[in-house]
Amino acid sequence: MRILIYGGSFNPPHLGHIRSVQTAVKALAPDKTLLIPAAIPPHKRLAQGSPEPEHRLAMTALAAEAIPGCEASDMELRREGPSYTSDTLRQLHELYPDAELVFLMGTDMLLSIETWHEPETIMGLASLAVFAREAGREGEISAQAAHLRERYGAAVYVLEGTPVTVSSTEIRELLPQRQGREYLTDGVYAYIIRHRLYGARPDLDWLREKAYAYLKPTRVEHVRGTEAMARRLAVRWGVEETDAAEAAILHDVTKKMAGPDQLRLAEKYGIIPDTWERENTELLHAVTGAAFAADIFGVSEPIENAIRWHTTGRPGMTALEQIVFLADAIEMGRKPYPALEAIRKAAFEDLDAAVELCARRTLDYVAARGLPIHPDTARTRDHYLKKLEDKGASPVQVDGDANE
Ligand code: DGI
Ligand code: FE
Ligand code: FE
Repeated sequence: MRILIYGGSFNPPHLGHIRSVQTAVKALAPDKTLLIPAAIPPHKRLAQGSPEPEHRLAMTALAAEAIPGCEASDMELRREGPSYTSDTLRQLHELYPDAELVFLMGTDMLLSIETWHEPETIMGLASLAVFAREAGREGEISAQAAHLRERYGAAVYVLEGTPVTVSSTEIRELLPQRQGREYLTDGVYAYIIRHRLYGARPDLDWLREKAYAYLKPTRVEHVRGTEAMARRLAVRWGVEETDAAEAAILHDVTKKMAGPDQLRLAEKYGIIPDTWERENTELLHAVTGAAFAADIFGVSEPIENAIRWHTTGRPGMTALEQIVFLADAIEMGRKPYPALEAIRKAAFEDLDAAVELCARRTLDYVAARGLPIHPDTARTRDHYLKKLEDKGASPVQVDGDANE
């Protein structure tokens, strides 16, 4: 039996790691492959603001899914003190006394192995595997392999193939800029986004793909339209455009769910629906959508709030909240309604006036259908009417009125 072992910080585990292991698996055909995240790497301190070891272990387990016969091991994370490879190999040797342990390493590790803790133990318990052409250092690698064989009786496999060189450091820098996804498996990326590790913000192409999967196909065009309008309004009003896009992409993410499912989801998130929401579960999708977006897509609080208040609005909304509230109502695919053009125009002239008009027209619409008016809609309208008065502006007049 042969066991391939690959250790590292896995902060985060990326395609470079996975490709290296895949190449080694192909060459060495191990019966089992272990990815072992290190607790405290003896050679380098973990980067500042790094996720908890549990997160690194979970990400490593997700990365391992990309490789048949591969699993993540928590043995180093469970051990006290620094993660010495010699200790790990001793432990594995006890567990699998008849197995050949093969320790896969990068060039730098091979070249420095004599400075490690107990190098004789490492080379006594395990064979080493290294890539022949990593970083164009073929000469150094083959010389070191020969030296280790002679001096320590080491078994060294020199593997063909050039590993993908991406660094976790670079990926950590890309993630807050909505980039870096191409260096990670989808499972690892989704995990990072969900838990907001490394200050990551979702890549919007990825987010659209994921979010649209929750929608009825007929709603996708509305969500696209809402995003486009939210972006235009964000540019107009000096709000971070991608924040507006992110909120818009997710604003109706739970809309498809019927009443009973809405109520179940609300309960799951500890949301207690009010009287109006219980009666008209249509209203709940804003509340459950916000909680769902925070849970699954790790949205920040400002974005969560923009989703939360997109249906009724609320007094004192942030510009981002106003933008999503309006974009939803005036996106270019909306079926025409009497005040639509007036709200569209106002949205680019005075956000408060547009919100007041939009809330006013919702009140009319809801009343005309005999539905109960949610107090938040009424409060929104009142608040913005007062705000307009206070700044000496008058509410937008619509021909006839805002009724259908
Ligand atoms: O989700 P969308 O259809 O894109 O738009 P939305 O989130 O604004 O939801 C519109 C629905 O919400 C529509 O069916 C009317 C309902 N609604 C909005 N404000 C109120 C309301 N329903 C009641 N009962 N009371 C309200 O104040
Ligand atoms: Fe909605
Ligand atoms: Fe909507």
